[in-house]
Amino acid sequence: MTFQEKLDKIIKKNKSLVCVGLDSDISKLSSGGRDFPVGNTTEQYLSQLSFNKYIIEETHDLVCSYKLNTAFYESIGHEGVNALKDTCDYLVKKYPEIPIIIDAKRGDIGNTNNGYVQFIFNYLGGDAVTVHPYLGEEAIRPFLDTKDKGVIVLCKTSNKGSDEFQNLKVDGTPLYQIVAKNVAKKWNKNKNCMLVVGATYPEELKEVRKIVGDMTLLIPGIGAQGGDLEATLKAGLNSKKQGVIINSSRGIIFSANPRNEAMKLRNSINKIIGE
Ligand code: OMP
Repeated sequence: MTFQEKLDKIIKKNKSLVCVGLDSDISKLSSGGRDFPVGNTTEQYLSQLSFNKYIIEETHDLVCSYKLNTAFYESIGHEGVNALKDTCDYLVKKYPEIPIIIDAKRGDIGNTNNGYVQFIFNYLGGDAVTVHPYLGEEAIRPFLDTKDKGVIVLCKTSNKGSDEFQNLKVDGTPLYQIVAKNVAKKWNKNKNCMLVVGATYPEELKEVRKIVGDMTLLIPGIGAQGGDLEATLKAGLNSKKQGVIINSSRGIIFSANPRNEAMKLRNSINKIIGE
């Protein structure tokens, strides 16, 4: 089954376009006196794995995917990498129907990318990965050739300074639009490409949607970064009123009630779409 097929299935089952970001920053995992249910017991100080299990148990029926940003795991060395792997194993075993997005923002020369493909898809068991477009299609081929996996290319990122390069005009066209065009028209031979566009840039999102047709877009920036949900959906939905994966990480996982926050976001999206 391809990433897109897996995604379509779970969107239907959970009636959700919400991707919960398991950005389990170790410095924030102390529970502050609150007990977290983990299996049959409760814990007050959580490891990344037990925190992730807690979030997954609270939200698995409300999401279309989980996104794990590798930075939060790599930052603490082998323990973190083990927690990343163990979280993926937990999802694969317990909720195999939920796609795992590994947010690694990789992209190197082709030969080196083979190593990333091995780690992200084969070792971790990820269903999709985020990559940089800067080295061009030829370099990204090892990812693109893994036909059943999603390759999510950074197009217009959510950060304040993303215009420095991404909005530079090349023969009159902003670079992010050229990325969108090349990915949609040239890179997508295996129909496994997607793009990242930040919710903080609804105008650019609208332009990207015009260029790429119904392609799925990963949209971070809702929640902690303050993106406007309604403007985002208005600009980003495709002709089938789908085609977006709405990510929120800190806004859900570090809230007082992650289940409520995930449900609120899911329901707000569905209300705007008219489900
Ligand atoms: P919150 O701001 O906590 O919801 O987290 C957003 C997540 O999306 C983080 O893992 C970011 O690294 C990631 N992200 C962005 O915030 N902006 C982007 O333009 C791209 C990404 C991403 O590729 O997911």
